Amino acid sequence: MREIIPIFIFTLLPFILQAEDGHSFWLRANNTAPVEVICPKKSATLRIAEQELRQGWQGKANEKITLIVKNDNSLKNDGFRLAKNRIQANTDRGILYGVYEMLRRQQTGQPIDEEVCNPSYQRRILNHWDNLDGTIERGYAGHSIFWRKGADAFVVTESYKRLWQEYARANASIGINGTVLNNVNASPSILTADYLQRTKAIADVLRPYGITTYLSINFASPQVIGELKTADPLDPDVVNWWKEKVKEIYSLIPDFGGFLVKANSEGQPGPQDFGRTHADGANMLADALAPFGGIVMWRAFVYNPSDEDRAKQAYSEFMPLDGQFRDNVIIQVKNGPIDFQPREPFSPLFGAMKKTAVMPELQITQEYLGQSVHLVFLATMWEEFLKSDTYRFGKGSTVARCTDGSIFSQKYTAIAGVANIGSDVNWCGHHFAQANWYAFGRLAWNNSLLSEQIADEWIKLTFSDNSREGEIAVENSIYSPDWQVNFLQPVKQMMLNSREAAVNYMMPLGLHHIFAADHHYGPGPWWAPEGVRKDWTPPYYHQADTNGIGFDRTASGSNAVNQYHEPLRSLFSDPKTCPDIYLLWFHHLSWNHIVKSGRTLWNEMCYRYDMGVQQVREFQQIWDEVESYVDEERFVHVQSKLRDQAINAQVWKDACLLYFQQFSKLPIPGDIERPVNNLKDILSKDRKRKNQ
Ligand code: GCW
Repeated sequence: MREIIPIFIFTLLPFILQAEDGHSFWLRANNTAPVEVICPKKSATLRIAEQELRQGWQGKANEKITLIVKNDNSLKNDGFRLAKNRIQANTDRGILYGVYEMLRRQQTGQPIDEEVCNPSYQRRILNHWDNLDGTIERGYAGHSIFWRKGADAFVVTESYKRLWQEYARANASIGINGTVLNNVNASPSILTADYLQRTKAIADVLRPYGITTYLSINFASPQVIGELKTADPLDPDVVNWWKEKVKEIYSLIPDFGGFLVKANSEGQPGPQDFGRTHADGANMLADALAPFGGIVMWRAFVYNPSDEDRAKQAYSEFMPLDGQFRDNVIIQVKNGPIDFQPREPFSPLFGAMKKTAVMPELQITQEYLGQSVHLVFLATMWEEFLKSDTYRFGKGSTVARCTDGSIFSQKYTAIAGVANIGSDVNWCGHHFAQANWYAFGRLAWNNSLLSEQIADEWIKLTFSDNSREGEIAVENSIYSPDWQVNFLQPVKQMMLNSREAAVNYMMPLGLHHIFAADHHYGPGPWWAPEGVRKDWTPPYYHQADTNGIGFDRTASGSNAVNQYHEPLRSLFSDPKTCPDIYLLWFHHLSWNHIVKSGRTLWNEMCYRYDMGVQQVREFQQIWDEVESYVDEERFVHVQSKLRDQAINAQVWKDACLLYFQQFSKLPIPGDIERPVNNLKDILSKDRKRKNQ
């Protein structure tokens, strides 16, 4: 990064921070000088590119910037070539991304040198779990911005169009180029005329920003809305029904992207209902979409209440099908083998399917990470995942390289993120949750970016004020050493530590899925009501008893380790070499087992839970200390969320330690703060909440 040029900090003028509601995402800056933009080609996308440059320009006055669309073999897909006064790309989209990159660099004080920037993945897609009645599954930031129920459900108002446009702009600014508008638990109605018309209206607004529209479909649609007797993918009437439906969609949306499918999972219909395989189902849809260039993103998130360890099931189901899928099918695999937990090892499907295209699915919405209450920056988790070495093709076969086409070629490469966006003014409910939306886009564009850099950029773009008084930087400018030392550094550190803190106070040492009931927010290691599927209850995952705790996934247990390639298989199999972070994921160990720190497992758990609480208390202090650098609106909002997070972290620690202590029968080490909640009270609150 460029050296910061010493500039006087102008402190004499009365300084008032403008209240901010977060709606502008990182696109907050107004230009500091006029700029002349020359763009010989004309299109709706290029018009946006020109306008963004004029509006956000932070360079010198009266500079000239040229935007050139021309073929260049060193550029891939949406890539662009950046130079001081010029952006060149193969496509209009590429120019738009180049413009946002230029603005980002200006606003973060990075140099604009000659550079080629190509995206890691061709398709960088948001998945909205938005239901057609306007609710959002696992959404914590208001209602759907796309769907609503009631008499006005299909009225496309100007204010909707404005909202969709702002949404499209925000996404384009971080390189996202596709969006799935509805929940994977899909209502068949999405394919009826009214919903398709609305989808068209949305697609029309998103298109100039380079955003391709996709839909989730319900596999039983031909039966439910088509009145066919079956949805069997090999039945000619069914095949034909989908062909006609796809034709209808493309007549409305000529650049439609394709379908996302959750089939035979958690009660959703699928090809197995008719004795067919996932490949039969996916290929039938793929054939219907192929003539139009559409793709199928077929989810590997499948598991059933069976004797097989849930962590193994996706691999068992999909590996035998490797090589059977059409080339416009991509298998969409969640980062971990279970379900977006605060920490999981990577899914063993990455790198294992060699003849089938695979794409990662990340979750931006914090279903299992404090939702829109806890400050948890997810880039560190995604970086850990993308850098995980699968060893499938020797050392260095990271998940990133196994999915972006570097190791083996796929016709299409893609990555998806389950969106955390809703109708809340700041889009995401928590100001810091925007950092996760931002980080997803940045990593989808460049899967080797470091979380530290992403956090650095995001803080600068979101909280600094780079306006100048002549040549003098104002307070809160990224050029102010005071701002850097007293705001940027501590806030960045807080973000970078936040995911580990959440793991500590929720489920350290490889514990997973010990949430209460089905809201996935607070602790509930005890939760196992009669009649509920065992694989939906925490005791299935933690297996605590008087002998110890943890899920034995070694050869003496479920043998899930066997789905990993050597040397990982051996590394994970032995508790001495298994990284502490995955210890109880792979092993059932005695309470007195000695871990790497030299402590007993029980004591280590106590330390970790306590450390998580202490970390959140530190975040509160950090935030209070930066008060003068943040406008009141955002300061107060985040401060109050941090208070809730601290209360919750304490409850997590107390609930888990007091519950597990019933099995370990060991004391909490003397130097650790005592629980302040009684297990009895936590349990009774939990029960009351459920009865409400
Ligand atoms: O994480 C689980 C969620 C479900 C979700 C499912 C999935 C959309 O709890 O709400 O359903 O995963 O990914 O399909």
